[in-house]
Amino acid sequence: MGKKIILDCDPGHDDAVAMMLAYGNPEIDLLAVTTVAANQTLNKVTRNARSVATLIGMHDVPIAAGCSRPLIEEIKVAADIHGESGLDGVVLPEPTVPLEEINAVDLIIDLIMQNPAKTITLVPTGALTNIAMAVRKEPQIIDRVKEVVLMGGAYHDANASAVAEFNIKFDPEAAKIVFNAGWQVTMVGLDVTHTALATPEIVNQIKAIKTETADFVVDLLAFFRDMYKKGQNFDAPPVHDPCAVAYVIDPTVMVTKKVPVDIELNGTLTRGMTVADFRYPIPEDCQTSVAVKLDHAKFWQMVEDAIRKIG
Ligand code: PIR
Ligand code: CA
Repeated sequence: MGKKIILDCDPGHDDAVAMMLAYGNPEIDLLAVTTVAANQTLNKVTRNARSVATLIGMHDVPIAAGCSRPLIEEIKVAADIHGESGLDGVVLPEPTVPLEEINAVDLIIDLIMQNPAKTITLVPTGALTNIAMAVRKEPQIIDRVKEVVLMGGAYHDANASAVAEFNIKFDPEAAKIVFNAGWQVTMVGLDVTHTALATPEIVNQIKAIKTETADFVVDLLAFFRDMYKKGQNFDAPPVHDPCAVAYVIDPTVMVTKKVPVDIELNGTLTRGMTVADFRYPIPEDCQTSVAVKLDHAKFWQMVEDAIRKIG
């Protein structure tokens, strides 16, 4: 069987593409999609996840909703970039894929405890609230998870403050718990995801696939492009979240570097910063890595292949 992952997300335009890559890639065994409030409220991102699942025919993967707010912070969604629905600019099908009754935190724990140790990779692409809650509720999961590959943070880049990335800034205490749990964490941050640009050439290649899913992605990328142009003066939108999935599929899509990373909680200007220490030598017990470079062509090839496979 393939690489088992749990995608913990907040769809979200790029989260929707991450779902497609995870479901459409034959090497990934997607055990569950779990949702967390961040880009929009929990109800909205959960509905979006179910709508995307319906669109792509993902009827065999459980979807469960998790935390509706950060551990300590007040909820501050990213409507400026993802719109009021969390997935503005596309026509979403009425969801027919059901929502599990179990909370995402419990589903994550159950899947990790029921599967053989070191077989499941956690792929969070939203705030880290659900993952932190799971660590606190059942600490045995720490040694049973293979690794955590997350989209979030950055070592030289930022989008939610001068020095912080949105997913980390949204719930810094949860990020602190996840980065210091003791499991292996690979941070796929803005340093690389800001190079995962959906250029006009890429959009044309997706358009040429000519399926319902491909058309949906084209619309989604057009909206994301306009928001990123208006809000951050990008000419092409960066499609963050599928980068983390791509790394699980094929680690050669990125260059990573093992360096200590910790979360700043107390800085008056720097709260939510992912502080990476690149000084030599790297400590023996270092459990964190950061992505430093992306193979753009290989990445988009994977995304296009997955969209084609979904049909
Ligand atoms: C992207 C996001 C939030 C805010 C902005 N401005 C852009 C979401 C994406 O879904 C991604 O997971 C991460 N947070 C990028 O910061
Ligand atoms: Ca996200």
